[in-house]
Amino acid sequence: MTYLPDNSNCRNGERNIKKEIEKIRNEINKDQYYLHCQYVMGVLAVKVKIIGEQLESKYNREVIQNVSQRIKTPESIYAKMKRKNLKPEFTLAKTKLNDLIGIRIVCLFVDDVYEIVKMLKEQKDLTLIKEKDYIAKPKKSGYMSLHLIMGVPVCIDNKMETKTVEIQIRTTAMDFWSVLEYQLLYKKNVKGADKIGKELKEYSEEIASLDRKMLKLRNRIDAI
Ligand code: 0O2
Repeated sequence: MTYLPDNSNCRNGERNIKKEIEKIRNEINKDQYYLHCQYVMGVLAVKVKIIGEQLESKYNREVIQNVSQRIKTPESIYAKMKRKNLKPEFTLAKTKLNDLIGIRIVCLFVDDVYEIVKMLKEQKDLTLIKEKDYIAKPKKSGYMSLHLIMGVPVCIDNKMETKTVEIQIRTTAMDFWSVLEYQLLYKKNVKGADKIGKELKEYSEEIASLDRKMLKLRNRIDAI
């Protein structure tokens, strides 16, 4: 007789996780949630476009290189609620997670990041809820980016509501590192993660140093 390990508990666990994720997905598909998120992202996209054009005419160069947006997936909501030791329910997630709607702004130089941040904070209709400067103080992993959690007012069903959005602002070099690290290591159970993480941290320091060198070079050229 072949001995087969009893995986039934494990399979039950997986089934439960799938069920809870499906529940979140069903909740998300109700009440025009996606449409409302697109509305918020649309409002911010226009604002960021205007900021980009103002900076372009001020400095006579392209400042914002790329803007991307995403709505957090049911899988990611489930995982984050679990990580925070919260019940993985969508109604609770809406009050506890700041990044259900996310926008990422990528620019070339570090000082551009801070200028964009300043201009976003000056927008009279947006409210700053939280600021996290992982450029001044990178995360343990080496992750660098500046995060603003902002309240965006929108009119839904003739009622004003404030939607929370996470805006990530970073340089192209920081973005390169973070996208790679996300794919290779972040939230993954990788064998030898310590060693890989250490190496990635070193590359993050190299990237920070390269960003500083590029800024110095640009300032030298500007002064000619
Ligand atoms: P995903 O899949 O990108 O959505 P908080 O509630 O503010 O205390 P939170 O939201 O975990 O806690 O804040 P934090 O640490 O600022 O992380 C916010 C987001 O930044 C993450 O969202 C990632 O997108 C990104 N991030 C944070 N740390 C790292 C890192 O070490 N590497 C990479 N590549 N990205 C990171 P999510 O929900 O974790 O992930």
